[in-house]
Amino acid sequence: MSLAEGVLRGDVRATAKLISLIENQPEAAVADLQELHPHTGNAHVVGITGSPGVGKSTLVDGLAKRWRKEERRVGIIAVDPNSPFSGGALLGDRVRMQDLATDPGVFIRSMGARGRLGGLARATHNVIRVLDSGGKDVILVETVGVGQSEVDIVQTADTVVVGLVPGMGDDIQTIKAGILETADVFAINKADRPNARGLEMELRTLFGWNQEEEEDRWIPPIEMTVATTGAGMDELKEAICDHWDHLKRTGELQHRRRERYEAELQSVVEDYWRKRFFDYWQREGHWERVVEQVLRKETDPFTAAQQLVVPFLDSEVGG
Ligand SMILES: Nc1nc2c(ncn2[C@@H]2O[C@H](COP(=O)(O)OP(=O)(O)OP(=O)(O)O)[C@@H](O)[C@H]2O)c(=O)[nH]1
Ligand SMILES: [Mg+2]
Repeated sequence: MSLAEGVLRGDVRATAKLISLIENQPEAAVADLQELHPHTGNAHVVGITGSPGVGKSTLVDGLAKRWRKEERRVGIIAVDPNSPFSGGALLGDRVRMQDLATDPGVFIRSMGARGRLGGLARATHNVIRVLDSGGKDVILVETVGVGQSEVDIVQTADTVVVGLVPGMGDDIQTIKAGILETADVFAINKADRPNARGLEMELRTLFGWNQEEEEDRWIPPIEMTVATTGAGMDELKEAICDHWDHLKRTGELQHRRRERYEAELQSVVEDYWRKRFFDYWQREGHWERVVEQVLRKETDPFTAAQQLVVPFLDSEVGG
């Protein structure tokens, strides 16, 4: 039985094994991912991002519990580009998500960077694929919102929730603009702290609230939450579900997915050609010799590139 078949039957061990393969030996996971692709597309992928400590894991925990109450099957992926570790839930999160960890309707996985081939964003996308085809209805992807790689990761989500907190010097000016722009829903967490309303006003002036209402234009709602007590959490979940309905109703879901597949296809094709090209020219020290020639001004990078690409393509056509 292939791992993919196991995943489709909802086998937890096959699922965990395939995810490890995706992380450690991505080429070896391709056949299973091919088998799974036709079975994907059902899950609502929700990205939760924000600066360190805004309460992402606590929000994820509260949201997951609410979906479990409706017997929705939930996948949780905590992506930390700064952590070298992958595997089960991170220690702190395992404590935080104790009830979920023992619930058979929930699958929790953390992913670290670990110099991954093809990038963390693509690995995350493939793990989402596994959980999606395995029958999860909602997949929550937690990632710290600091750099471009995190923007890429969060863009694999259908709905992006950006978590902010009042005070903490964490006002909008200091948050990476790219992250704010990806937001479909804002959660002002730790709303038990002072100045939550001030932050809300700041967001409102930034995000389309004074623009004219257009039909079917999604304006990111701003939800106030206290993840630790559950205040505002039902409303946050509602806002996320509203966005999902909006995506489906307006055709935006197909549009986003199309763009995502296009980007994925592009990067897979690029990797494929790059690998073939360098495999071809790195034999017998050829590549180094050309670099040396450029260095000695015997040729220039543009001429050299042409002289490398043409024979490579000929060799591909010939054999
Ligand atoms: N006062 C208050 N504390 C909260 C709230 N939500 C979370 N916390 C606390 O804030 C701390 C950080 O919460 P986490 O959920 O681990 O935050 P995180 O964003 O996942 O953190 P990283 O994954 O390390 O970036 C914990 O001690 C939580 O108990 C809230 O709404 N109010
Ligand atoms: Mg966390």
